[in-house]
Amino acid sequence: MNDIPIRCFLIAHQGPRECQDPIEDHLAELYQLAVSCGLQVVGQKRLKRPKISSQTFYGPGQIEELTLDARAVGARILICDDELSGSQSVAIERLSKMICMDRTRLILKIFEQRAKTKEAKAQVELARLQYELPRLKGVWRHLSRQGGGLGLRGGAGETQLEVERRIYGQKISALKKELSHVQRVRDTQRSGRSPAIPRVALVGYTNAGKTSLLKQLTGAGEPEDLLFATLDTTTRRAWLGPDYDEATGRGTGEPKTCLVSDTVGFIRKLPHQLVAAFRSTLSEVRTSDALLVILDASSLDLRDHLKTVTQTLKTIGCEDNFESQPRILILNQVDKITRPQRLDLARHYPGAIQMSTHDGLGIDELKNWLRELMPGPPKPRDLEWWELGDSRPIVMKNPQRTLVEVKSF
Ligand SMILES: Nc1nc2c(ncn2[C@@H]2O[C@H](COP(=O)(O)OP(=O)(O)OP(=O)(O)O)[C@@H](O)[C@H]2O)c(=O)[nH]1
Ligand SMILES: [Mg+2]
Repeated sequence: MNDIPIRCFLIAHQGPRECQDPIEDHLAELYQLAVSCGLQVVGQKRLKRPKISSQTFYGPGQIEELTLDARAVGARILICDDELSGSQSVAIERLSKMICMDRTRLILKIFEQRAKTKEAKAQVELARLQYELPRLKGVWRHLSRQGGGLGLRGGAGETQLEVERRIYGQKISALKKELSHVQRVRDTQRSGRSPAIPRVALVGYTNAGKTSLLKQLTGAGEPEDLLFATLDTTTRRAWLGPDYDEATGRGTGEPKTCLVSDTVGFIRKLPHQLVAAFRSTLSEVRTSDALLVILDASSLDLRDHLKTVTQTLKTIGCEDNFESQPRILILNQVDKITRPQRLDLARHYPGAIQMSTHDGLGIDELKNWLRELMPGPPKPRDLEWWELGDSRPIVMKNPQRTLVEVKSF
């Protein structure tokens, strides 16, 4: 096996009204994605352009210039942060004589590399086919135009396109059927679990520390410094201490536990095909009794990450049910930031738990929050501003907060 990583060059479009900083941040994330895919990044470029070209996305002159830069540093793959159509990818490949991948395809490749279980493999395969299906036309139209060179003449490309589409359609239906069976099995298993034990799901931006927190709480899981290291759901029991309150002398002294599920992480522009394909895996999140929303507090894009996570949660059906599915925000990796930065975060996210899974900071606070979720009389709770969707009617108790009741499990 060849161990030398393939070199790639990153590009991102910058519109006339777009600032440089967010584009640079997007390129930094694309860099992490490329590295997580096993590629070596040798350069990057922002391509300024007022209008998107329907044929080549970027300008043909820009692509020629870019090709020279990319070739000079030995790149063999161009990776675009923007989503390209099939014909645009083919056109860029034709102009640059390099492989061209968009962000979605790169994320799909990472998922393909990580998928180990039969279910994860089927989910990723479904997402890939759904991504490629609408792009087949661009690819076959291009082959058709090349005509005799590839043994295709006249409408041969069109006929082949129909054949390919039919094959894709059949594979997609077979995978959907397989996954709906898995979903039914999962639903049955879930209904067999004791309702007395609360189930909480770890959700958050990829690489924020979900698996590290699972390990802290349950002893299971292997954290890795990679994007999308976790694809499959792992559920383990967490020990929260005895059911006894020293202050009041009340409680049974019985052990209090909850089930914690670690799942696939989210990212900006997570391909919708993947979100749809991972529906059964993500059903653990949808049906859990509470959500632990984890973010990397040291990230410069923290606010954006939170927005991405709340939006993705809405997409998978965790919407407007904060009362029956309470959430707590966990700002992890605070050991990487300074004290003034932590104070600043405490001001912006007063209800969040600041945590470091590396040194155990915040774990007891989280366990206390989880203990509060145990069956018992409902306790009033204030919603944090980040939990409130813009469209939600707000009954103002004070300018920032709304009073709701957390239902018991
Ligand atoms: N400094 C520091 N690093 C942390 C902390 N928590 C996790 N990490 C590191 O962050 C990286 C990602 O941790 P994981 O727990 O695998 O993150 P994840 O959210 O499960 O990531 P994916 O499964 O890839 O989405 C690993 O290298 C961890 O060692 C923390 O509190 N402090
Ligand atoms: Mg993980």
